[in-house]
Amino acid sequence: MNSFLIALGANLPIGNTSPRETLESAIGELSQYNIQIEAVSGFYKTPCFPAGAGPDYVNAAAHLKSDLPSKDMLAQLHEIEANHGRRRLERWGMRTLDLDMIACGDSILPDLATYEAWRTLSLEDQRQEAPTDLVLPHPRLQDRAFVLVPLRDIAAEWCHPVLKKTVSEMCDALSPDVLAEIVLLDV
Ligand code: A4P
Ligand code: MG
Repeated sequence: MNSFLIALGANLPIGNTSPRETLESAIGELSQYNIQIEAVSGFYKTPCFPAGAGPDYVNAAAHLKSDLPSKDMLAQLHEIEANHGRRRLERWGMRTLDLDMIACGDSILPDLATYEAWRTLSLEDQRQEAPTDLVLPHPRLQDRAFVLVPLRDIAAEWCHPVLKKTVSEMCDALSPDVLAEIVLLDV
């Protein structure tokens, strides 16, 4: 059984469906496949990155268990994105649903050298290039309050297999100003 950490994000409605409702629907859809939902974080309002590039996001995180290999799980996530109106138009563009795989246990994929190449890519190159192969852990996870704060709700002690830091420690390394912008939404 594989243990997956997933980040969910949306900043555009689908018709009358709000971004938050879209995330709830995506979680519901995951549970219809052969996927066990172990835990879901709170839902957070987060400022768009890059700043000014669109409306605020709603972000959340989930802990899943499944017999699916990680590549098949990514394909499943893409299918659920497509079912929720996602069109891949531009990198970091606005989206009705983004499902990113943050980790599969302590796997490093496709290999340490390739992972490191993606992790250390300059911001400019990140804007231009997206990996075709699955890269794990997600190369940007340690930089992003909108991923780390929800993740801390459900996986505070998960330890990054390359950086050797827990989610709590990575959160604590972010600036208080950045953390203050991540606002828990009412249940
Ligand atoms: N891919 C490789 N590894 C992975 C992985 N671990 N998880 C491949 C998911 N996908 C992975 O992804 C691009 C390609 O990466 C895919 O072909 C996939 O097979 P994508 O989802 O098509 O593109 P994307 O969403 O534009 O890229 P990515 O890397 O998911 O974008 P980011 O960096 O996550 O940025 N601001 C706020 N506040 N909250 C957000 O959630 N999200 C983004 C998306 C920008 N700004 C945001 C938020
Ligand atoms: Mg994505």
